Amino acid sequence: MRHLGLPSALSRLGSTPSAAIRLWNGRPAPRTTELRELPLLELFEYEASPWCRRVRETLCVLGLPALIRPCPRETLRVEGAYSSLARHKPDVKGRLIFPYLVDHTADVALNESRDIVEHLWSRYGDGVERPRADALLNGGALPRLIDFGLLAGPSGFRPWAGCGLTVAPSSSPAEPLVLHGNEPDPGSRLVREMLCSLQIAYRHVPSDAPNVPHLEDPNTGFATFGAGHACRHVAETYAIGAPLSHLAPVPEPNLGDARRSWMSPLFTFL
Ligand SMILES: N[C@@H](CCC(=O)N[C@@H](CS)C(=O)NCC(=O)O)C(=O)O
Repeated sequence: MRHLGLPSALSRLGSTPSAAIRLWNGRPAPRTTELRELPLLELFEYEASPWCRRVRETLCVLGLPALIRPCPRETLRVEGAYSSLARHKPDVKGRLIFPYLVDHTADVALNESRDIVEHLWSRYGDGVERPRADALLNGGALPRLIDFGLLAGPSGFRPWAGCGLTVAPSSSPAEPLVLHGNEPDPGSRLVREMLCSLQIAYRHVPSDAPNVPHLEDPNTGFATFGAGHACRHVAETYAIGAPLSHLAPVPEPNLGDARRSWMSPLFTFL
């Protein structure tokens, strides 16, 4: 299962600069006012997407658990295309663009990463002292190009298909897995990447404990600390094949969309 990026020393090295470039933002911040109840949040996203990272950082800073439903791409040739391999995309209502947050508690569904961040802070941010790195990186004051560069940087260090970029065939667990971790933790990232490429739904519980990542699989009774064992369990239990290539053809039949993006011309002739 090497193609799915089982953690090696080298792989961990790539995961560390991807956190450093974001100033290690995304550790749960202290809360002086407890939330009356935890909201029911569902996030459709994929690890390699710059805009999804902003939302995941915010959920972690605010200490909000969420059900993550990974929606990796099937090709970089166009945006929004998907085949019957896609497990969660058919449940996205409206625009097929990620991140897509459904807040069942507030009864809203949102697409734009900035709107999602604003919603989460205004509804669940009371009593949370916003970390300076988060205010700088996600507060909306950075020039657009710098903002995008800093968001895309982490994926630049992890450009491989199996790093939560393209989909890899897998079997679907009956129950979501549970991952305790945080956005900048290099080990947590390795586990998220694998869960993402395999489209395994999981409940993410932000945690700054020294022993994260901690993965629990209620389907098998498996529970472990550390990225190595977690990734091995996920790959051995659920992976069926290799991730699709970055340049895979647009799926036919295409059950989704086929929007051209600024990146499309780069891939059209390859
Ligand atoms: N302005 C949007 C941009 C979102 C966006 O462009 N998402 C891309 C991924 S980075 C996407 O979902 N593309 C469709 C696809 O990947 O199939 C935001 O900030 O949320």
